[in-house]
Amino acid sequence: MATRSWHLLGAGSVGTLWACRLARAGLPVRLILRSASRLEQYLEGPGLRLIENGHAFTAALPAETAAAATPIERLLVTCKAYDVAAAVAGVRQRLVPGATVVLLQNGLGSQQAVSEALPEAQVVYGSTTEGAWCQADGSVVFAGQGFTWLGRPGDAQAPAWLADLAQAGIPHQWTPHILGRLWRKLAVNCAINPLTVLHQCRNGALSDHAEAVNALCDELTALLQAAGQAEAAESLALEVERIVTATAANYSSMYQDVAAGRRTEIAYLISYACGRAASLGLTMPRLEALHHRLIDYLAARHLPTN
Ligand code: NAD
Ligand code: KPL
Repeated sequence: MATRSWHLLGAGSVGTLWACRLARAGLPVRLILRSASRLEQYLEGPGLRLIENGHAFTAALPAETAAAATPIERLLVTCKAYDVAAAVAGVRQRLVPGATVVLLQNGLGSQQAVSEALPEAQVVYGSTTEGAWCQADGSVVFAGQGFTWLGRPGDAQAPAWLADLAQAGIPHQWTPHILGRLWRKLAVNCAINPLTVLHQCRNGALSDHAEAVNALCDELTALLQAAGQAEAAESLALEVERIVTATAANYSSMYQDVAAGRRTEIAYLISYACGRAASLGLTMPRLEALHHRLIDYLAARHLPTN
C-alpha cells in the first residue's frame, strides 16, 4: 500500500520540527502555506531548515496554499491556537471522509472548536513538551527534547499511523486521557506564565513569589477537580515548583511573546480557565485578579487581549 502523505498546516517552529523529522525519515510531507505570497517566497528558498545539535537539515518539501485541490488524508495542524479554526476551515473541503487531523496547540478550546467543526474527521489532540524556535533567517532550532502525548478523549485504540512518528524518531505515546494531559499543562502554564509577564522575570524568579504561585495552584487544583480532571490535579503545586526550578533560567513562552510584541495564546490558557471556572460556578479570586492584571498589561502595550 502506498504511504499516505502528511499535509502540514502551520509551517512555523513546531511545524518545521515535525515536518523535517518526518521528511528525514523518508515520509511524504506537503506544506499548506497561508498565502500565495508566502508560497512564492518559500519556493524561492531552499525549503524548511531544522537545526538540531548544531547540525542543519534542509527539506525541500512540496508546498501549496489552501486553495490547492489535493485531497487530504492526514493533516497536522501546528498554527497558534487563535489561528486554528480559520486555518482548518480553509482546507475543510479537501479532507477525505474519515481524515485524520492532529492538533498540536497549547491550552484548551481550539481542539473542541475543531472537533465540532469536523464531526466526520478523526480529530486527535496533542500535548507536547518539545521546544523549538525560529531564527531570523527562518531556520528552526530544536531547542528542547521533550515528549508528545496524543489521543482522542476516551479512545484507547492507538491508530496505525503512529508508526510514522516512531519511524521519524518523534517520542510520543497514545493516551485516552489526553484531556487530562492538556488540562495539567494548562494549569502549569496558568500558574507560571502570567506572573513571569507581570513581574518581567525568568521562571526561576517565581520562587520569590511562592505565596502567589501556591495560591494559584490551590485554585487551579479545585478547577481541575470540578472539571472532572482529578488525576491532572494531583500534586499540582509540587509539579509547578519542580518546573520553576527545572526551567529557572528560561523565559516562559508568554513572556517571550509579549517581549517580541506578538499576540499571546491567553484566550486558550488563563481566559479559558477563568471561563470554565465561571461556568462551573467556582469563584477563583486569585486567578481572576491575575487574569485582569494580565489583560490590562497587554492592553497597555497595544497587544490583543484575546
Ligand atoms: P509559530 O508562530 O512558530 O508557527 C505557526 C505557523 O502557523 C506560522 O508559520 C504561521 O504563518 C502559520 N499559520 C497561521 N495561520 C495559518 C494558515 N491559515 N495557514 C497556514 N499557516 C498558518 O508557532 P509555534 O511556536 O510553532 O506554536 C504552534 C503551537 O504549538 C502553539 O499552540 C504553541 O503554544 C504550541 N507549542 C509550541 C512550542 C514551541 O517550542 N514553539 C512548544 C510547545 C507547544
Ligand atoms: O510551558 C511552559 C511555557 O513557557 O509555556 C513552561 C516552561 C512549562 C512554563 O509554563
